[in-house]
Amino acid sequence: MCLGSNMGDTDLHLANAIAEIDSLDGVRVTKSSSIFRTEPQLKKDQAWFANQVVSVECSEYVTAHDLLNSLLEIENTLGRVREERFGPRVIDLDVLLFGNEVIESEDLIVPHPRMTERAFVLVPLQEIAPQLHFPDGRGLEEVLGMLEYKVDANQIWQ
Ligand code: PH2
Ligand code: MG
Ligand code: MG
Repeated sequence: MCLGSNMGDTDLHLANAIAEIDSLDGVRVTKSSSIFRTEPQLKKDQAWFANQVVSVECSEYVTAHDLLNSLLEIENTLGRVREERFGPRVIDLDVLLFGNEVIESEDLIVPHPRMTERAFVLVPLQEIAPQLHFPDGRGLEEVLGMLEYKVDANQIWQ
């Protein structure tokens, strides 16, 4: 999943979110990327984000929807208030992939529909899963190769 924050103590929010995710029943955080400082996308006039990608291992009884609902709860616990779409947020927790599942329900689309356009997702993801393939068979490296972005000292411009 992808974690993002651009309000208050961003790194603390990310760390708190990871601890909460790891403490969910049947969910274990297995890898976490570095924190990247990333230029805001879609809505440019806001603070830069801190973004991080983590992988989790789930028990077989945990579904993608369970995970989504747990993440929404954690967002609320950490003080997220939903205002403007794509605007500033204390914490945003997005499911990117769920094994090789393809899900298109009203409240959850997996793979995350905008992830392949976002260097702030793909660059940290590459750090923890360089060999990753999407359910459609495309490799991460191939998808990243389609984007224009710049990375320098854990900062990402796009
Ligand atoms: N999240 C958004 C919109 N724009 N830009 C960056 N750099 N990082 C984000 O996490 C982000 C964004 C909506 O979820
Ligand atoms: Mg998001
Ligand atoms: Mg979200």
